[in-house]
Amino acid sequence: MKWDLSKKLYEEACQFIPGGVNSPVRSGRAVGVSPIFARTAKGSHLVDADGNQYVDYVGSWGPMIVGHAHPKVVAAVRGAALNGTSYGVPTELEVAMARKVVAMVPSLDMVRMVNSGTEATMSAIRLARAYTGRKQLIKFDGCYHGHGDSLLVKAGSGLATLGIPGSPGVPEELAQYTLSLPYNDLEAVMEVMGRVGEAVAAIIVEPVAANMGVVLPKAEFLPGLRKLCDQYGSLLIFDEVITGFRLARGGAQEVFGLLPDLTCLGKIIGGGLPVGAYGGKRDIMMRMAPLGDVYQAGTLSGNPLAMSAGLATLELLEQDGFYETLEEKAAYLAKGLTQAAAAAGVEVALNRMGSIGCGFFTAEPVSDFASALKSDTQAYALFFQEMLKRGIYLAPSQFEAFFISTAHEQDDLDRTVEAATEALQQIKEKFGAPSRKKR
Ligand code: KE4
Repeated sequence: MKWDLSKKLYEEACQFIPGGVNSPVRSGRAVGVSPIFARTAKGSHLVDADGNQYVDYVGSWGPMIVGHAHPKVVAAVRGAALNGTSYGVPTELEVAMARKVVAMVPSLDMVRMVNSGTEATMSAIRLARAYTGRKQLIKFDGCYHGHGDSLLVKAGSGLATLGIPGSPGVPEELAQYTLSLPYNDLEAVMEVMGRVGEAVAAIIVEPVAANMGVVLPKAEFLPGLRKLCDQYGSLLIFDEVITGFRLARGGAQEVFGLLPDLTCLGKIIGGGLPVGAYGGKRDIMMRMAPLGDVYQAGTLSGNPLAMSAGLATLELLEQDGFYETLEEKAAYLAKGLTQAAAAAGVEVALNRMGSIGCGFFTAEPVSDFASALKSDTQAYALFFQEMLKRGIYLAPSQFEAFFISTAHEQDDLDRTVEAATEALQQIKEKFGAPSRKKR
């Protein structure tokens, strides 16, 4: 494969855009490559500026659950655009979106559209603090909830990828109100809530973590958080920006049978256009302006193109067998990757739930950020490079996930397993086996 044009574009991009990218995790720095530049994508395939074709497992970091450029999504956006791209006036499309999301997500009575997952979590935090009259927030190490000031403490995703512990520019006076605890450590949460629970406005959690790589909740973790929030009058916020509509029509809260007080959504809900949303119980949401006194606004919130793309995508999810098909594809791939690692004699901890997953290069189980950080990121970088050369595009970071869509065909999955078999052999030859921590 040649990447001359991507490299040329990257050099030019670096003159005008910090790091050459509009979002750090795209940079490829963590996996030792300059980023490929996309030209087009269709279904499960991405084509870069040099014409190289890949099976795409990033899928825009989650939104592309029905594949790129799905005909129904494209038609919906095209049709909406012919009627105007934004009005700043309420539309029927927003009513239809709100009705559908409330019907699909078990805990929602009301929902407000915003333009990103970050806006959704920022707004939910502000609302929780106003509703409870409290300031303290609890999050979990390695979870990423967007780049809002209160949430960049020990966060995952790009911060974990680039080794940034927190972010300069967040005043200590604000950061002090965010306490980050180990994911899955219910004892630690119980101890803290026992001391300061009366001051805790909210506990925010990714119900299945996907920003430290993929880490599943232990059986008692989420129910334990629900119980503690009830006990101390704090709000439980599920950040379902990734898991929403991904793990089931009703997201993780449907899968686990738990009702958070507030839910944050994004990615799939916009079908690839900029959309986020937050919602919850009516008596909480009624605090939002213009009804209440908690302010949040947005010029393009609920805009017709994003609503059209999102509605077309959500309608596709409602087809019979949608999630069963996703599960079959994901289970097939996970089995193949596990067998490939075993055949190569390379230790890989593969964590998966539904159509999201990731492989950690470590011999130990990964159940929190500390164990995720023990994985061999140099081995992952080599794996990424070897897979890229074989036409498989993975997340350019160990601390992200792979996303499978209904557009991934059997041939894509088989090609991926074949490429992984060869790539893992390269890792064994370079690092020996089992893979040891090299950070
Ligand atoms: P956005 O502001 O990027 O739309 O959403 C923030 C966000 C909130 N909550 C969760 C659980 C998320 O995963 C995200 C964003 N996810 C990352 C990928 N891990 C977005 C990729 C990027 O930053 O470019």
